[in-house]
Amino acid sequence: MQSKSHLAPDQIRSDFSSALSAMYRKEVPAYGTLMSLVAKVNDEMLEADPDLRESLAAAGSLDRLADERHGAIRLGWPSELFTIRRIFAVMGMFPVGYYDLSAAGVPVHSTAFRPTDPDSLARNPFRVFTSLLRLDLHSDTNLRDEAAEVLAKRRIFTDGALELLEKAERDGGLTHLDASGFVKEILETFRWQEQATVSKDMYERLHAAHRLVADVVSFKGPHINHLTPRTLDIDEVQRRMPDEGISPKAVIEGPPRRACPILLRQTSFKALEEQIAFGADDGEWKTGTHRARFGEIEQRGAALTPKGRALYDKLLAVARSRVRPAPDGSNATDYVASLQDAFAAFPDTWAELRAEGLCYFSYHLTQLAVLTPVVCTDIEEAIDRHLVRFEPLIYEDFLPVSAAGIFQSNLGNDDARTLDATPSRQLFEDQLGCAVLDEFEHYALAEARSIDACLTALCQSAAE
Ligand code: OOG
Ligand code: NI
Repeated sequence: MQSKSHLAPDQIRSDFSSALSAMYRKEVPAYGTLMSLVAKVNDEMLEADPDLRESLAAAGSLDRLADERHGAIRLGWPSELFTIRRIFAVMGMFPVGYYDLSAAGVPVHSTAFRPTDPDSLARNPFRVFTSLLRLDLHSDTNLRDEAAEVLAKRRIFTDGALELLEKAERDGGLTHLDASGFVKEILETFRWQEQATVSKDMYERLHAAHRLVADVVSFKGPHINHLTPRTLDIDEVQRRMPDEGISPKAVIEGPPRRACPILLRQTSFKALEEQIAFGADDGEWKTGTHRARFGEIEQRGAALTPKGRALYDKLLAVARSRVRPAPDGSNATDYVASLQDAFAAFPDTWAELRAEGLCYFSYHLTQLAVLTPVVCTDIEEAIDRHLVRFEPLIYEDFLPVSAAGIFQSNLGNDDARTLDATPSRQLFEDQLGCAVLDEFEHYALAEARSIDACLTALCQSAAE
């Protein structure tokens, strides 16, 4: 039980995400440029659309518009995953979803640590997309053994972080003072390292196996590889990135632009080439470069039901089978057209999306219901009688095809490998130390609760 003297996990998460943001802006100036562009476009949107401003203000999200929505790390060893799960729990973040990226040629599997409770999400939705490298997907057993030896030896958490973690678990929380120490210590795990832990020769061999293997194995820790603020107009930011001297990835991932936004649209600027010092067996450092860090933006829409998601997956596959987006952007216009064309089959009014059971919604009493006591025990009837209104539940998770697109464009464009899809959820959960939460269950429950709350209120108001 959390005691009064403890800082709320939501607050620790907020402190952590702002400390991470400050560190990242300092380390990656292009990210600061992206943040400024996002803020500029958001301001323009709000200026042009007072209704949007009002609805964001009513939802209490105007002040936090500029806060980061997510970041990502790539871990190398099962015990790292186990410990990071415990660390994120102190910040009120829990693993939701299992993402198998092997199907898309990226040798990792992943989950997203995020707040799950609607109030916590509203306070600060920061998530960390967390991947674990799968050395088992590589055929070169010598290199695999060498990489495993390096990973098994490294310690990515400071002693201070581990002490405070144990204290938090023992006491059920952290005091203000300890929480601020905890955030500081945890930041060390996410920090960039200019010195690799491997020789240049080994780095090159790892790199030849897969850029991602080099990124995970060659460093002391899992540097944060991107942070992602929310944009109110992703197409506009994508269009204007080059004006600010940053180079966007070829296409926006996810669904096309629509009247009723669904799921998640994301884009990023390409990872920067950064100077690295590699250790050498003869004690002499060698310089080289590595690409890992970038900046991303996201725009979220409605959460889809399994039926809606199946339709999304189908239409996305159709669009991509007609035009596969080329990493150099040469067919970006054709790809966007193909996406628009395929998604013409996805209903685009909230009423249709609801009638066909494609999206999840939350239901609320209208002013009319509050002012006029009436009996109504059926949610559809309540909607018809304007007693209840509905709005889409926002998607809080990630999309494997999009995630793979983000990985690929930032690992280097020539590295689109094919791997066999080998989901390994059970192993991942064993290593994590718990089962991942089911995203669909989470939305279905939120929807059911809001319906119950409306119907209960409608019965009560009549009884009064
Ligand atoms: C993670 C890529 C996935 C997203 O937004 O889909 C991701 C990575 O590159 O490590 O962050
Ligand atoms: Ni991301």
